[in-house]
Amino acid sequence: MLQVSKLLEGDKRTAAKMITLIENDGEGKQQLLSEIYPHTGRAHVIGVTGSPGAGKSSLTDELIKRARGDNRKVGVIAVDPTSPISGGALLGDRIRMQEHALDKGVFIRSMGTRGSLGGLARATRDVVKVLDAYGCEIIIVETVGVGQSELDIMHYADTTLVVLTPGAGDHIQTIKAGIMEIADIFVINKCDLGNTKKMMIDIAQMLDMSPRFDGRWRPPVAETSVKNNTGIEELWSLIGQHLEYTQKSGELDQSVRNRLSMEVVEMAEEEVRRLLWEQFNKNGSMDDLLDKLAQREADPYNEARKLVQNFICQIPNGKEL
Ligand SMILES: Nc1nc2c(ncn2[C@@H]2O[C@H](COP(=O)(O)OP(=O)(O)OP(=O)(O)O)[C@@H](O)[C@H]2O)c(=O)[nH]1
Ligand SMILES: [Mg+2]
Repeated sequence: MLQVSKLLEGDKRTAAKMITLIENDGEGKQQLLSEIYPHTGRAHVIGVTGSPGAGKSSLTDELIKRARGDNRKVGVIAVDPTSPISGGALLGDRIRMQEHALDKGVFIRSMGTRGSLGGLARATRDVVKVLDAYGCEIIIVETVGVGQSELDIMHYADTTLVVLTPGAGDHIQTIKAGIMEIADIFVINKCDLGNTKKMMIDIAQMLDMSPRFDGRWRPPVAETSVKNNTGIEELWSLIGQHLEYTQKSGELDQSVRNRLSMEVVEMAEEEVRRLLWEQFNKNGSMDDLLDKLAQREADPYNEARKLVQNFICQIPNGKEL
């Protein structure tokens, strides 16, 4: 049996096993998460997204070093929605981040689509909670910014970095609009490879067109080169400033509340949906009903209403819920 007390003491193996349980949607997951929940809410979650190969993992590596320099415990979740691999480490990340493997203050985990039944974003959110309770003060979530699931994942970050490169073909227009909108900080990495001016202007123009930033945090741009080790300190400082800004302005509180409300409703929806299907197919009645619907002897509108009515009638005696 996995013990939450061990997790809270900082037992790495317990953390790893709990994450596996979550990924596999294993028995006792809900109970475990509800026991963990009171011990969460302390970590600063930093999302790192952006074009493939932009240097997200390299930057993550630098941020780990920076956080460790301050003696802060770090968790890293590398999420790859295109990979079926989970539980272990994705090759690229493994090679680069291996040097931290022996450091007790660093926990690195890769996640792919395998196992995460409730969706990758949901699994990531739950894993963040485990790492939070485990004592990680900083949790970095890395994912390639290409699809909707990455956007969903980034909603759970307190500070989101969007990593770009100065190279041609990487101009703002080619980057998905959704990704640009979730940025709290832009990072132009690989500054050593080219002039960043064009990219700086593009970002500034895009921000100028958006009324969203009036009187609020306007995403700054950090220019970094992991290769030449420049700009990392500035980036680290911007991350700290963003956290401070969101804390003072109340935006952090507000987004935490938004996330929590979404979480509760999402989970309730899932449960209700499951129960509705159960009700719909009670005693194998679904086929008969589908026959009637197909032959136009019944209509979906009335059937939907009946389903809801029957469903609600089940609630008072508590048998179904
Ligand atoms: N010249 C240069 N190369 C860099 C820099 N940062 C990273 N790289 C190189 O770019 C390549 C990709 O770096 P990663 O850190 O794996 O990029 P990523 O965004 O995590 O890649 P994916 O996770 O595959 O999307 C590697 O070969 C890095 O060594 C940089 O600042 N300058
Ligand atoms: Mg990577």
